[in-house]
Amino acid sequence: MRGMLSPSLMCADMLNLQSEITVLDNLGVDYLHLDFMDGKFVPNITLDASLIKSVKSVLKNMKRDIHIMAFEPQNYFDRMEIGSGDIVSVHFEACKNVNEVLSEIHSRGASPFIAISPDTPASVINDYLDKIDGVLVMTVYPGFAGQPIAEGSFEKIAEVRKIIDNSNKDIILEVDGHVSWDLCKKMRESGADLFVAGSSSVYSKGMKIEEAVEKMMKLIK
Ligand code: S6P
Ligand code: MG
Repeated sequence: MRGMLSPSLMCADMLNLQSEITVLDNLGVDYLHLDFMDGKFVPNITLDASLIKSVKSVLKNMKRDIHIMAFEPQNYFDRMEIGSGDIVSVHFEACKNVNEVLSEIHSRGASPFIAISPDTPASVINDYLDKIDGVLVMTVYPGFAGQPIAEGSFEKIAEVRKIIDNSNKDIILEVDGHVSWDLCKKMRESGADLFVAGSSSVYSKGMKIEEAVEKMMKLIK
């Protein structure tokens, strides 16, 4: 699978969101990463569910890559208008019944991904391989941009890659957190397919987004 990019909207200029999104859409970026937090599962709040819904109306080519860092994420699906074409990542650590939540995403025509935090072992995904279209490996602790990479992240990516390959299923391996200029290649070599890019790459200060996206696409191809 070719490497794909998903810039994180929480790192963009909040006062110019529509133009920031349009630039990415016109550059042929695959996904737009949309972080939702409830202030409980993680100690922060970012993009609102109604904003995540509204983003739908301005996307032409990009698809929504919705990352829900909230307990019982199914409570927000209606408000976000989850549907066909969306990736929806829910945290293993945040659902009472992971299977039910994944089925609900599937029934809405979206792609269910299971997200695992740095302290969660890769092996938990084994129980869900029949139900998921992707695994989101968090390479920082969920909640904030601008953090250092979590210890053991490359080993975790390689372990998830192995589980996916052994399953013979079409499952995307996404990485989120400190996907930097320096580390993205090693993440790719470790087995990642889809890269969330934030403050440590495409939204680094002093670089035009057009240049940054081109540079990133080359590094992860
Ligand atoms: C963190 C969130 C991420 C961040 C991304 C920022 O909770 O899920 O999607 O937006 O990690 O990128 P960076 O390069 O600042 O770590
Ligand atoms: Mg995220």
